[in-house]
Amino acid sequence: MSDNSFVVVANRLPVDTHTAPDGTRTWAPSPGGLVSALTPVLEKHQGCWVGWPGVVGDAPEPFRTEGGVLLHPVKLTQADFEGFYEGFSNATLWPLYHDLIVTPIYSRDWWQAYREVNLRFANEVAAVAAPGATVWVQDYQLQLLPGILRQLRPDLTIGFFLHIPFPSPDLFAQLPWRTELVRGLLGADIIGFQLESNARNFAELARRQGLEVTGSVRTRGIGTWVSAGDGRRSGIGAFPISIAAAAMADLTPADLGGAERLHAELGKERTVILGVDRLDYTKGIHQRLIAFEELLETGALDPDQVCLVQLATPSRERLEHYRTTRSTVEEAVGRINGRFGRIGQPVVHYQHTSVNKTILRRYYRMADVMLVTPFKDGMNLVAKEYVACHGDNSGALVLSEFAGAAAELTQAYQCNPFDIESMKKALRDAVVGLKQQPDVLAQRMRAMHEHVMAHDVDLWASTFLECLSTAGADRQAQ
Ligand code: GDG
Repeated sequence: MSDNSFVVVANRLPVDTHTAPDGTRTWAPSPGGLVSALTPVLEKHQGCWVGWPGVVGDAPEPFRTEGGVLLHPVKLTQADFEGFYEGFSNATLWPLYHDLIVTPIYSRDWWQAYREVNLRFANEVAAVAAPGATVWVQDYQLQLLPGILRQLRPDLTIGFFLHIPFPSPDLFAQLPWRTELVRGLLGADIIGFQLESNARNFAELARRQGLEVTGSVRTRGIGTWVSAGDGRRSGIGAFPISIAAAAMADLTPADLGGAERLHAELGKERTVILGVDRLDYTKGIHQRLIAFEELLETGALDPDQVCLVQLATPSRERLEHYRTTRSTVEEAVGRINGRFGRIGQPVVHYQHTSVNKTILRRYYRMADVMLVTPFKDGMNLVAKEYVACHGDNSGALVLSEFAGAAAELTQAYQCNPFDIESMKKALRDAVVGLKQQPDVLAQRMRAMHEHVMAHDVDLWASTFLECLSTAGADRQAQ
């Protein structure tokens, strides 16, 4: 056993590996909601992070980051990667939990791989966690881990947080291994969800599985308890995740100058609309392009006066639905530019690479309108990041009702991404509003900015960890 009293366990370590032609391996920070959210929390606790380093085969020895976080790699083989990660996590659970935007595949081989990898993670955590340590398990790839860990190490206080939505019990019922997954989650002392509706879905599911459920769901607290069947109980609550808001909002003169230059390159007088997403079918990128195209087609937007910048981070590129999404998006970009762009003046600027955080913040700051249109999203940190970068109350946010963030960012131009007309209206209202009602827009942005600054990732982590500590102490006292 080790001396790590605080352990985070997630599918991925917060790094990407790159191998140079001479075989030297280097590490670089990797983008993604989970990483953005957890790095500041871990650095503060000088904690240990257990996860897969991102390459199949040999795992490097544990090492510390510059920020002082001990990274403890877990090895995955190619077969694990295909069955556990690409298969069960991303072609079964991801579509099921995002309300079947594509059809989930239920494969017994993938399930086997999921169980095996969860067991491996549990063994690694059991080996690095100090007696009585707090372990915080992250996300849908590791839902069996709390249950296994509880058996291996009953002394641990275990929390679980789900970053993606939790579906209605009727949808979840499709899953052939629904009972095992719920049992796995119930190994945790508390189970956190992004939204109250997600937590209620879980509570209802537990009730349908014959478990005793008491209390009613709360945000940033535990109001509901589910009997875990072994004399313990698990607390259920909503803990809406957020961003490191102060750091995001702290734009230097160089950032402001950079943002201005970016805008000038796109056209000083043009209204710049921005999308920033992992290239994922849940994010509604194609639908937003169609809405934009139709607004250009009807003349509601003038291609000389607006442009759309879409930054699309490559994601899960070996999976078929992701490849199809990419070609659909890229075909639409080409078509729209062919129809409405001019040589040297495209109307859609599209980039299929990730950019560094400094550049990303300049994009956020420069954008007049931010378009966030997922069909379903646990939270969506991009929306909060944009708002944080507009402390001067400039800009406008168009936000899908189906993003978790919509529950908090109520001053956004909200839309239904399944309804092209609704997206068109929200986008046009935002663009027109910038010119015609700047004061109203500034008020809306001010309210959202204040909310994001007051509800940052530290609040998320500290409220979750406080609830976890109370629940762990209660269990030990019983
Ligand atoms: C999951 C849930 C939930 C994107 N492109 C670049 C880049 N990013 C960063 C953004 C943001 C993060 O990636 C994306 O986070 P989201 O929340 O928008 O989406 P998911 O990746 O799907 O995250 C989601 C989240 O977990 C947290 O719980 O909100 O609902 O699906 O931080 O800034 N970062 C950099 N370059 C890029 O090109 N540096």
